[in-house]
Amino acid sequence: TTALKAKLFEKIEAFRPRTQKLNKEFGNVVIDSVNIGQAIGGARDVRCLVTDISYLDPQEGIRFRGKTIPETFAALPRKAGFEQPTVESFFYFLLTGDVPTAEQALEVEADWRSRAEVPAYVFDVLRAMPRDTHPMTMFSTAVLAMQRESVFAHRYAEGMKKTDYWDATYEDAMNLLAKLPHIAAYIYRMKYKGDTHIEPDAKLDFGGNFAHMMGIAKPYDDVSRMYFILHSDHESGNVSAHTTHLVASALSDPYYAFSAGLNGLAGPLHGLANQEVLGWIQNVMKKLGGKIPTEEELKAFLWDTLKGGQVIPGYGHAVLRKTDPRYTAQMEYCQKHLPDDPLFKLVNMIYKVAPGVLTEHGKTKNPWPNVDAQSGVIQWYYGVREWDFYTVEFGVGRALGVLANIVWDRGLGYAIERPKSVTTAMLEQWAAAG
Ligand code: CMX
Repeated sequence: TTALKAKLFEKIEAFRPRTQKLNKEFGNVVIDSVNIGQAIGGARDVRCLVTDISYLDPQEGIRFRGKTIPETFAALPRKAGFEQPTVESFFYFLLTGDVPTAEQALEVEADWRSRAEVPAYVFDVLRAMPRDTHPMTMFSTAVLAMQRESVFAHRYAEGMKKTDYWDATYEDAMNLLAKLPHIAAYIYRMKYKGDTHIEPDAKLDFGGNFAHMMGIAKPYDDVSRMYFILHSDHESGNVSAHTTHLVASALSDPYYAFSAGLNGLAGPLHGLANQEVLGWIQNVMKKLGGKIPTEEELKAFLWDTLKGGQVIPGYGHAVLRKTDPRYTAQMEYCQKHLPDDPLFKLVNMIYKVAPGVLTEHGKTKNPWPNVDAQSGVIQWYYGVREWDFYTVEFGVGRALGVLANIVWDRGLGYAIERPKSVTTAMLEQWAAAG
C-alpha cells in the first residue's frame, strides 16, 4: 500500500465516528429550511450536502481543505524547474487534507504511472465515433467504456463489506485519474491534429505528460498543472460534482459516476461556458473585422447579447458574489506571462465593462467573472485554439475533486441520495396559507 492510501485510511477511520455521532445523536438538529423559491429555483443555497474537501464562501471564493488558492499554491511542494506544484501533490492534499512531502508526491506519481496504460478498446471506441462528435461526448464515452475495469463493481458482485467500499472506490479513482491525460490528449490529436498521436513519456508527471501528449512545448506543462488544480473542486453542489456524487450514491461505480458528471460539465451554464467565452470574443472581433473593440463598442456588444436573451458567458455564479479567485489566479498568470496578448487585453477590458452592464441590466445576482472568463485565453495563447476542447481539460481537472469526494462518500458511508418532490398544487396550498 502507498503512503497516500495508508494516510487516507487513517483519516477516514478518524472521521467515521464524527459522522456517525452527528447522524445518530444530532440527526434532528435543523441546519436550514427550504422555501418555494428554492424548490422551483434549483435548490439554490439549500444546505443539504456535506464535504470536507473544499468550501465555497460567497465573498471569498473557494478554499481547498481550508486553504485559499494562493495559500494552496504556496504550500505544495514543487519539483526543480517547475513554476507550479504537481497535480500529484495537490491530489494528495485534496484527498487527505495534509500537504505531502516531495517524496510523498513522487510516490503518487509512480503510482499513477503504474496505472496509466489505457486499454486499447478505448481508442477503438473513440475511433468508431464520427470525427465531428463533440470532444466532451468522446471523453465521457471513453470513461464509460472503461466501466468493465471497475474494481468496485467486481468486488461488489463478490460481496464486498460496506466498510471496504472506500478502498475499491479509491482503486477505481486512481486507475481512472492515471488514464485521463492520455485519453484527453488522444481525443485532441485525433480530432484536431490530423489523427497523429504522441505516446506518454513515463518520466513525466501528470501535467507534464499531458502537455507532452498534446504536443505543446514548455511552459504548457506548468499551464496544465495550474489549470487542472484550479478546476478541481468547487464544493459539492455544482452540477458536475453533485451529479458524480448522486450517481455514486446508488453505488454505481466511479466510471458510471464520473462519466455522468462530465455530461453535466458539458452544459453551457457550467463547464462549457469557457468555450462559449472564446466563441463570444471571437464573434465580437469578427464583427469588427479582426480589430480589438473600444470600450464603447464592447458595451454595445454586451447589450446586444443581453437583449438577444443570451447570457454573458464567464460572468455570474450560483453561489459566488465577488470575482472568482480562480479568475484572479489565471489573470495573474497572464499578467506575468502574456501581458501584451491582445486577447488577454480584451478579457481585461470585458472585466472593466461587463460588471457595470450586468448591474445595469439588473438580473444577475453576481455581475463578476467566474473561472471560465479567463481560462480560454491562456489555452488560446499556447496554441490550443480548438475551443470545443476546453471543457475536456476542465473535466480532467474536475476529476480530481469529484473522485476524491466519492472516495470519502463511501468512506463515511453516505446514503443513497433521495430528496423529496412535491406537486405544484401543494406549493399553491402552502403559498395561500402564507
Ligand atoms: N448574463 C446574463 N444574465 C445572467 C448572467 C449572465 N452572465 N448570469 C445570470 N444571469 C441572469 C440569469 O439568467 C437569471 O435570469 P432569469 O431570471 O431571466 O432566469 C438571473 O440573472 C438571475 O440569475 P442568478 O441567480 O444571478 O444566477 P443563477 O444562479 O441562476 O445562475 C449561472 C448562475 C452561472 C448559471 C449564471 O450566472 C450564468 O448563466 N452565467 C453565464 C454562464 C457561465 O459563465 N457559467 C459558468 C459558471 C462557472 C462554471 O460552472 O463553470
